[in-house]
Amino acid sequence: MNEQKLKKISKSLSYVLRHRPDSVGLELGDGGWVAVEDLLAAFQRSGKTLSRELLDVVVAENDKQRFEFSEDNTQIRARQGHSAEVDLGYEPATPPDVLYHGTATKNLESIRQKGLIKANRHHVHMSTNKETMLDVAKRHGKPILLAVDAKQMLADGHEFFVTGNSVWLTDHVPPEYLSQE
Ligand code: HQG
Repeated sequence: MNEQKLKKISKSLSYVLRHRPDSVGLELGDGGWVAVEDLLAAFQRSGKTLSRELLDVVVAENDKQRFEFSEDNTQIRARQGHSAEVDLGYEPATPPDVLYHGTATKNLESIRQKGLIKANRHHVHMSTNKETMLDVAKRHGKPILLAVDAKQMLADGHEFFVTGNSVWLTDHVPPEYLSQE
C-alpha cells in the first residue's frame, strides 16, 4: 500500500475522530466510538470513498497505532489526541516511575512557570519512549526532553491513564515534577 495514501487517510480519520466529527455529520459516542458503518457512509457522502478493507489496513499499519476497533469490530475510535468533547472512559493506571515529554526549547520558560498544560487536547501526552518523544518535540521546534516524576505525582494524588498504544495521559504536570533530561 502506498504510504502517502495511508497517511492521507490517517489524517482525515484523525480530523474526524479527534476533532471535527461534525464536519462529516457524525457524533462521537461514549468513549469516542463511532460505528464503522456510519463512518464509511459519512466518508462516502463527503466524496472520499473509503472501503472497510482499506480502513482495516490504515488501522493496522498506522505508524503510531492511533486508532482501534471495538472488540466486535463494529466500532472505531482514536485512542488519544482529541479536542472534541468526549470521555474516553480510560481507568486510572499506575505509571512507570519516570515518563518523558518532548517539547520545543521556546516553550521552556512558560513550562517552568505553569508546568505542562494540555492546551487544546484533553490531556498532557507522555511516554516511556524517549525517541518517540523527541520526534513529537521536533514538530514544534528545537527539541528538548523533559522527565516527569510520575512516581511522586502518583503519590501526591495525580491520576494517570494509559492508552492501547502506550501513550500516558494526565491532566496537568506542575513544574516541580519536571526536570530536563
Ligand atoms: C507544549 C502527536 C508552553 C507542549 C504526538 C507541546 C503526541 C507548553 C505543545 C500528541 C506548555 C502542545 C501530543 C506551557 C505544554 N507553555 N508550551 N505551559 N505546556 N506545552 O500537539 O504533546 O501524531 O497538543 O510541550 O505523538 O506535542 O497527533 O501536544 O509542545 O502523542 O497522533 O505545548 O500528538 O500524536 O502540543 O503532542 P500538542 P504534544 P499524533
